Amino acid sequence: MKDRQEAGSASRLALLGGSPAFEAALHVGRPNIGDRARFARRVDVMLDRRWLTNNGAYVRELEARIARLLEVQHCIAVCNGTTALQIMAKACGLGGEIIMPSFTFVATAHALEWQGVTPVFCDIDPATHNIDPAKVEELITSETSAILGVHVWGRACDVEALARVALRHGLCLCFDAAHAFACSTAGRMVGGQGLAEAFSFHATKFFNTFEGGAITTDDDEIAARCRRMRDFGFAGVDLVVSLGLNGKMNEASAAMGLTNLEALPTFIEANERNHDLYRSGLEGMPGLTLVEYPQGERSNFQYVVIEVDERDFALKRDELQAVLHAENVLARRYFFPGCHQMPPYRDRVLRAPLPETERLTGRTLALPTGTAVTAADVAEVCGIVRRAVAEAPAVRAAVATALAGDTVVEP
Ligand code: T4K
Repeated sequence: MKDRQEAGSASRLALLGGSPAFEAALHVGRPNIGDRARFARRVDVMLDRRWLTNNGAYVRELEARIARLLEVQHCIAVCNGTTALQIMAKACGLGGEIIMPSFTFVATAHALEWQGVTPVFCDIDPATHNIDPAKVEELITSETSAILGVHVWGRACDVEALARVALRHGLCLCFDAAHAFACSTAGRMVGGQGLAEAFSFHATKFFNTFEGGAITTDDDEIAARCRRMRDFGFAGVDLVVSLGLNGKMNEASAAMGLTNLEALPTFIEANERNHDLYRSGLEGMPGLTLVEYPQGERSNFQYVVIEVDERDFALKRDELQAVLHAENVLARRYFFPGCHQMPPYRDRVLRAPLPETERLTGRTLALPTGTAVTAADVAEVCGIVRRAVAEAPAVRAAVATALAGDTVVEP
């Protein structure tokens, strides 16, 4: 961080001509990284073994340890979260239409669409940001094969309510658990919910394997299918028994995963500390709400998300983002503009309107957190938000001027 704090909080916002608070960009999604020496030792062993991929010893160890942590029978590690979603859908026999939220990262929809399954977008519950079980039922047709919930921000969907709808209509229930590693709901770990769940272990996720992901399930047959499908459909040497692809996780990724698993408590500690600091630093600002994690559950606190309600807040969400970007705080508009507004989905007629999704995509802003973000960084970011509000008229004018001219002001 630059020494703007030394100059006192009276220094000018960068958007208004001051110098940026941060010399180096403060990112959302800076990777959490465990013990480097342990990782290096594991890589040495891997190189000595000359076993780099194809169900290696590290992958098998990682799968066993994740299955134990998530209290689930099977964990099948794969090369990324998108592939995890695709293999999960194929292994569960999903086809036709799948009901899912639009308020998610576009990978959730793309993974299905890529293999000829049509995403049908359902609105969310504004209180949870997750798919609204009450709105699922009206979207079901004879083509529907499944409901795919997304545990947005790591806060689990209403699993029970979705299970009731799925049961009533004979549908599969699966989850995109990309955000929810090491989280629980109703005292049970995410990973063992529904028929199967898909995780992402991308660099930006709470738990990363550089790139990576996994499918978890308690169903023996689905697990066996996933294992075959991630390896070209092989069931043994020279024996292909199904369609498959190359979804394998490599050993270097698994070594990173094993190392990061050992550091989970420190990741959670840093995230929770930052979340608490953002709460106190942003407290009492009308129109600004911090997304909270459920009491009494396990959470990874990986996302610090604020909702900006422009009716009460002094600035629009995008004006606030412009202020932060000028300071080198690269806040992200996850998930803007919603999958249904992106190609190829935006050319399709929605089966039902998505008013809550539309509203939320205009309000959310993810702020930097994770082990790379210090308490002092959080204090500085909160100070910037407060100064932005204090100088709202000048900020609004600066953003408007920039948009009117050719100056590029993010977003
Ligand atoms: N389902 C859900 C609900 C998901 O959120 C995702 C992925 C998936 C499925 C698919 O899983 P994967 O196939 O990706 O395993 C990022 C991630 O690339 C993506 O994995 C993630 N969700 C999504 C929420 O965020 P972008 O387009 O925002 O990425 P990017 O490159 O802008 O990176 C985000 C920030 O992280 C940047 O400010 C820079 C920082 N960063 C990134 C990397 C890769 C670092 O500081 N270091 C790094 O190594 O999608």
